Formats: sequence, C-alpha cells, structure tokens
Amino acid sequence: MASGLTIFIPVYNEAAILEGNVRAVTDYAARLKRPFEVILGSNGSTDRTAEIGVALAKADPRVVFFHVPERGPGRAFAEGVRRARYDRFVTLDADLSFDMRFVDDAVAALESHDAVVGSKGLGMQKRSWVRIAASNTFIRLTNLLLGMPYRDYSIGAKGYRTDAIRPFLHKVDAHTFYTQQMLFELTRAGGKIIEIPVRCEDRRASRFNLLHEGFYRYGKLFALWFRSLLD
Ligand SMILES: Nc1nc2c(ncn2[C@@H]2O[C@H](COP(=O)(O)OP(=O)(O)O)[C@@H](O)[C@H]2O)c(=O)[nH]1
Ligand SMILES: [Mg+2]
Repeated sequence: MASGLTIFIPVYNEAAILEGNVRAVTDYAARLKRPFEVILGSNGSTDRTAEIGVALAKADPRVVFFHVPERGPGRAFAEGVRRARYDRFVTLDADLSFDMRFVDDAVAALESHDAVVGSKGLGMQKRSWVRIAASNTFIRLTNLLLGMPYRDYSIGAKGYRTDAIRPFLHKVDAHTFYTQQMLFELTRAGGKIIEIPVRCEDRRASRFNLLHEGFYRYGKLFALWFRSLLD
C-alpha cells in the first residue's frame, strides 16, 4: 500500500463550515511534505453538505467525497477505510475541534504502531462539564469491561494503519461505537497501540442526540463485553 496520509472526516450537515475547514486541512496537510488525501464521508445530510463536498472534490484532486445513504458515522468510516489510498489513516471532526498538530504526532506514531489514540484526558479539553462527565463514566466502564487502558474512545483524533484495520471492517458498528471495536480487535490481534495527548476545544452543539447516543453506546458495550466472555 502506498506510503502517505489519508485524513478522514465524517460529515453530517456541515454545509456552513465545510469549505473553509477542508481548505484549512488541505493547507495543513500539504506542509507535511508527503502524499495525502482528505476523504469526506457523508451520510444522510439534509443540508447542502453533499453538494459542497462534490464541488470541493472536483476542484481539488487531493479531496475525495463520497455519500452513503443511511446515517451513521461508522458506516462512513468503514467506507472511508475501504477507499483509502494511503497506509496511514487519521480521523478528524469537521468542526476542527482538535488541535491539528495531532496529525503530525499521529503520522509519526504510526511509523511504529498500528493505532494512535488521541486522548483529550491526557491533553486538554474545553467542553461542557456534562459532556466531560458523561464521557468519563463511559470510558471507565469500557476499560473495566473490556480490559483496555485508554482514556478516549470518541471517533475524532484517532489514527490507524490502514492495513491493520481492514480485516475488521465487517465488524464496524454503523454509529459511534466503532473506536472501541477497532481498538479491542487490534488488541486481541496483538497490535501495537499508543495513546497520545490531544487538545480539544468544542463548544458547538453536537450533531448527535447525546441521550440517545449514551444509551446506544452502553448497549453496544455490554454486547461486546458479553461476546468477549464467550470466546
Ligand atoms: N458521516 C457522518 N458523520 C457524522 C454523523 N453524525 C455526526 N457526524 C460527524 O461526526 C463529527 C463529530 O460530530 P460532532 O457533532 O462534532 O460530535 P461531538 O462533538 O463529538 O459530539 C463531525 O464531523 C460530524 O459532522 C453521521 O451520521 N454521519
Ligand atoms: Mg464536535
């Protein structure tokens, strides 16, 4: 697989910020002096996200846009990994709530690791206390049940060696539980994972229904735990 960087951004109703933020990402990635692409994986948007994404991809060969009909960032993630051209696969959020220096750190770490966990808990986070508290509870339970040590299972600011996760794509959850799944599967397969600090400033209202997300993730967590006990 070609050596380079695929930056993956899931997008849902991001018309207002898409063009400016994609430009910021391509400008940033261009400085890294290695082949790269920015993949925008959209599903279910009801605003002009798809139209803008198609235009951005047409104007810049380094930008790829695709659309899958049903909602769910996990569906978009799996499709993004399938389409990736390069060996390093790094995820960001469309609102660029993470400090982009994570991209440099992830690229370096993926030289010798299969996955990089960008961790707000180890770095810095400016988010509402309710969201921080809800995340922390979920992280603790994940670690207790699945025996993992990480401090951040959100979908953004994660990096993977593309080849290392391709074998697990059929297991990817359609919604937001896939980070745990990928790290869990990689751990079982003997993969090398490193956690690094990331800075995050996110004051924007979430695209997710957080209450629904909460229940959904706990359900998925218990299901994965139960399965792990069986095998
Ligand atoms: N493809 C896709 N992306 C989504 C979906 N829901 C949210 N996203 C994207 O996921 C990223 C994180 O969303 P955000 O609302 O900032 O989440 P939060 O701040 O982590 O609660 C953003 O880039 C969103 O556009 C979805 O259903 N499909
Ligand atoms: Mg956000």
